[in-house]
Amino acid sequence: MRRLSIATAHAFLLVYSTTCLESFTSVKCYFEEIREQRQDFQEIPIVVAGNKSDMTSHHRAVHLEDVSEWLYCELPKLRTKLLECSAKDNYNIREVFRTFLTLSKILTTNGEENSLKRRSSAYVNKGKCDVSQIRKKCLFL
Ligand SMILES: Nc1nc2c(ncn2[C@@H]2O[C@H](COP(=O)(O)OP(=O)(O)OP(=O)(O)O)[C@@H](O)[C@H]2O)c(=O)[nH]1
Ligand SMILES: *[C@@H]1O[C@H](CO)[C@@H](O)[C@H](O)[C@H]1NC(C)=O
Repeated sequence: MRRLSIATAHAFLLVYSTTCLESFTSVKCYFEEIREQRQDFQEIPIVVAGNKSDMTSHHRAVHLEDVSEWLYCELPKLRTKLLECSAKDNYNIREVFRTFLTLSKILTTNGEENSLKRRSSAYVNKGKCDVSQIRKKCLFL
């Protein structure tokens, strides 16, 4: 199931916890799985998200710079973005989903719909992304 999902997915959201170093190690392993299975991995939107960013003042275990070094220095040619987020503070949650649209070139970076991609407009409502529409298409592993 997992292999099939990796083989057919249009995008990946890799989530680690900012409070758990092991979870970042897992993200690197997941990425390797994707790289092994997908020849087109450089074209696939991949969002890397560090959750629970509200806890970092006391419990930070993963530094954004380390993740960013891995992502942008070791793997420079990817269609990817790194974000820290917090469900508790509702910080960057919408941004995580919106990033898929910009990485897929469905939205421009300032949130406007790309006219060349109007057939994808089911996901886009006057420049605002419809998270529930996207969620229906997701498979959580
Ligand atoms: N501080 C903090 N806690 C959170 C956040 N999101 C969820 N939690 C808490 O984390 C616990 C587990 O949340 P779930 O949504 O069930 O997630 P889970 O997959 O079990 O997550 P982990 O506990 O992180 O492994 C609950 O007690 C939530 O209240 C967040 O953004 N910040
Ligand atoms: C945070 O990320 C960890 C590591 O991927 C994951 O196990 C956990 O479910 C996530 N928790 C929340 C609340 O998103």
